[in-house]
Amino acid sequence: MDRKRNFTGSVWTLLFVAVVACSNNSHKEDGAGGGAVAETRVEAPAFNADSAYLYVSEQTAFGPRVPNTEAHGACGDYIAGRLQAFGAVVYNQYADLVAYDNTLLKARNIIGAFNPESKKRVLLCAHWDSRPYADQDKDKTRHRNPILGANDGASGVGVLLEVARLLQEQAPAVGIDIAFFDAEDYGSPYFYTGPYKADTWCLGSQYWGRVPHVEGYTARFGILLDMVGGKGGTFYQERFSKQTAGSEVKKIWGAARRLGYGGWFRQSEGSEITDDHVYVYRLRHIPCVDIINYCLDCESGFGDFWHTTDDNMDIIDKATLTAVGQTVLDVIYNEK
Ligand code: AHN
Ligand code: ZN
Repeated sequence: MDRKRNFTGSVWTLLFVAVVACSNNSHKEDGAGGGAVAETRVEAPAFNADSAYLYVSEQTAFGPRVPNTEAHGACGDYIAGRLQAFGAVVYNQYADLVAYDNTLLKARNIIGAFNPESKKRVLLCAHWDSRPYADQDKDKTRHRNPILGANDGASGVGVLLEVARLLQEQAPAVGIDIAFFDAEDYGSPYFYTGPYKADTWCLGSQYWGRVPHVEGYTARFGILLDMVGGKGGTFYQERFSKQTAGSEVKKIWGAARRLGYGGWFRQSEGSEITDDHVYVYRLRHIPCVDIINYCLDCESGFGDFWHTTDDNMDIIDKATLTAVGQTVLDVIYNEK
């Protein structure tokens, strides 16, 4: 540990404990957050979008990160390496998981623990694999090709790697665990005609939910990032999150609005989505909020790039990465 950096870090923290009077009287939105109560808030470190963008592009440079491929293995090493470089205690969970068609997936969940001694913990998570099928592509001949998953996969990881980098520079009051789940996106495609199987999405988080990286692991709450880097992205309050982690949804959307990201974080409900947060809640009983791109007026619900060959670096927007990253930072640096 670098003593000088720790010292400067502490001074920084002290300097930046700012009293922010809630000045949301001017906002005319539908009013979550309510009255203007003065509140002491810690100013979180500044999210660096260039850095996050670089982490997204470094993942896509490996190619599609589909389990059982070389690119997948190499990208897993890259992610674990970044976490380690940022000072996390890194856990690699290797597991053979059974896919919808009984393919055995050599899966790897990668977890980085910051301040592991603390009993006060917050879980941040994202999936790091990419889908083996572009089964929503407008060109049918591409439906069995893997996707690059710049938004669907790499964006959540990129944002959280940038959070990890900042955690090393300035520690918040709580311990943070960053979990990168594998095999989220290997769910049964429409063209599969074999016998039905339940729960074919989110295989990595299902495994972790049953066998956490630390025995009996728990956290106050979790935040899942999924497709958080797309141009024109919008984040509605996903219904399962609202029902099982309502106060955290309020906290996150309130923080986003205060920071000026209300255009991304919409104060209305989105439909229920099967995603890693469902298993985090069901299997570990940790309330977990899914911040996921959702689109009211597009066919798929998840945007026009979703599960297509267009999900590449061209659609990644630094402003969206910042809206999500800075909001997450604000929330975790304000946990006492
Ligand atoms: C389903 O399509 C069942 N869930 C969406 C979860 C997902 C897929 N997130 C990214 N890719
Ligand atoms: Zn997907």
